[in-house]
Amino acid sequence: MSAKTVIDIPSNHPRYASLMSREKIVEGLHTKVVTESGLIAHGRGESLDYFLGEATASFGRAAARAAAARLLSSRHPILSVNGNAAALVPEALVELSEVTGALLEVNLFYRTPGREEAVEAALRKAGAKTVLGVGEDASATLDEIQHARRIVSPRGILIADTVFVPLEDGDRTEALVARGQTVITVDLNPLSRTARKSHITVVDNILRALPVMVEEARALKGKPQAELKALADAWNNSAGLAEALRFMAARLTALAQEV
Ligand code: PTJ
Repeated sequence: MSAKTVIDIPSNHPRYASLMSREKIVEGLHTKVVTESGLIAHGRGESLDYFLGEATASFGRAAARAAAARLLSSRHPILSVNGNAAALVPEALVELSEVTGALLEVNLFYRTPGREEAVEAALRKAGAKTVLGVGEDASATLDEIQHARRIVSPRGILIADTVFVPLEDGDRTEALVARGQTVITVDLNPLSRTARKSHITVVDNILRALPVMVEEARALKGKPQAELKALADAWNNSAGLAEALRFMAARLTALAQEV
């Protein structure tokens, strides 16, 4: 299969951003970065982005700031990267890693042959110098998890105090929280298990959320650790999720009056 973009999308197309993100996911499928289920996950996310109005809301920005503060004030933060995240925002992930000092680790639900190397290659192409969780480095296991996400790096997720798990599929978050680790996620679905179990959930499209997190991390970098910790500790995730749901409900109610 070709790894080329399938069609030329004119930049003035009203759905340009959305179509380009689909192209990235489809291209990722061809290069093994994305798994087949990643296509379904992407569609699920896109439908919820309609509810959000395809823009970063104030609660998304506030969560991104708290997340950046938590990463900057952690002892050993790790950015866990799956196929969809690597296909959509490889450069922003590398930038976030550089600004916060959090290392990148490949962690896949569908750890089929060649995929971990493909995700690593996508990150290295985007400028990553160190990528954990690939080949022999993926030599530790988390007993609390039964599926492939249990395979981790002994230098990374195994010993991390904070783990960023964008576009996650469920029970790993609970396991990481049970291990005493702090979990941050990006998820357009405020009702997902990961969104509800994480300590900080950025309800936004990862395409917008990651650049905002980088921006916030740049602004906060260098502030006293006590200030960063206080900012992160002040985040109330349940309240953030409730605000996201109220925002979506109000938006849909207003739209219903226009149709
Ligand atoms: O690459 P792998 O093997 O690790 O597998 C990755 C996928 C994404 C296939 C796997 O983690 C999965 O199946 O995820 P789920 O259960 O579909 O959950 C993904 C969550 O991310 C859902 O709640 C989606 O709404 C959300 N989501 C999807 N696309 C985006 C998103 N959230 C933010 N931005 C997006 N672009």
